[in-house]
Amino acid sequence: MIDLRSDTLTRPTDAMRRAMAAAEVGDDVFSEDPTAIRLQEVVAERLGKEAALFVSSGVMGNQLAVRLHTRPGDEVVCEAGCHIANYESAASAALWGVQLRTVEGSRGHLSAADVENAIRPGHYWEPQPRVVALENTHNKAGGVVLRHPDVLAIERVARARGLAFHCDGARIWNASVATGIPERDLVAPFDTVSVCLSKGLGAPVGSVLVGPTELISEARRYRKMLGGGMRQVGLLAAAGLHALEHHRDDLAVDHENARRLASGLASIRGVSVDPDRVETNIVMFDVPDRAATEVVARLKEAGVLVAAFARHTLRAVTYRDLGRADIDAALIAVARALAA
Ligand code: TLP
Repeated sequence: MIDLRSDTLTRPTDAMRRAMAAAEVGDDVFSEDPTAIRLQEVVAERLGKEAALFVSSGVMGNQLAVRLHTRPGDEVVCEAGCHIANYESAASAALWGVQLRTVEGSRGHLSAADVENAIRPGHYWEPQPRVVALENTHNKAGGVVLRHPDVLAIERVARARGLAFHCDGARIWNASVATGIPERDLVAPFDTVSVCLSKGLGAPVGSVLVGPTELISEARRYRKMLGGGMRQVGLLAAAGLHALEHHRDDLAVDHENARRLASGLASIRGVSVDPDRVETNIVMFDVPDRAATEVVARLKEAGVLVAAFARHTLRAVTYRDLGRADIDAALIAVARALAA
């Protein structure tokens, strides 16, 4: 089976498992796990922020940020296709009493004017806008890298209106590798950033929330409330440290493989995709004449797993466990399956 459903499918390498086994550990609820502390320092430093907190998942990182920047009755301004609005089980509403003001972007991109128009004046009868949240890379838009000048212009709007600025940087590493812009520069405009170690970087578990020391201390408390205070978590933090040191630069290979996949898919009848739009490791492709769910089932029989993302849209994601030969084999299987 060639599994293209997500880059979350990466498995820890032998070297990573050795690093995990050798990790020095302590009780992280007492802030005494040296490996977790080290990971937090490394990520804070790499992202140019004061402090960092290891969390169980990208969802937890984002939701802690939503909590930090809002109170019940407040509003988050975000792009309509973003993860916070679509794939977090309505956590912002369910946990924090917060409403999302979703703004339709163009392939994941929002302009400063889009954001400005979406920020309400703040009359007491309105939801109170408190934070603008962007996603880089933008998953549902197909691994799109946000344009940095747009981000800076949106920051100006948010600041002028007194709003906080959060980045869902689950795949910020991919954005950095694709653009050559260091991660710390990409996230400099944001107050808080949530990054994932468990996607293309290949750690089995874990994300990190970064931001100002005061906010991160508060986040530690909310993490505890959610049951996210973990004990000898250095075992997992060691995997993250190993991934950052040894896997980050390899993301360029995933991006090449994604382009190769998209170019191959573009030549298959019944598939519509523009390979020039593939910027990182995510390929969104359309099957205009078929239901995406039917294609998922058909490809599964042919030995290829992809995910349905809309009625006629599928997602395939490349990651470090898949080589060029797997991509070529997947393309042959897809072509056969769709011809049948
Ligand atoms: N995304 C998953 C699915 O939930 C869609 C995937 O397979 O891509 N932000 C972004 C931009 C994400 O893509 C994801 C995971 C998360 C946050 C959440 O991360 P986890 O799964 O660690 O909670």
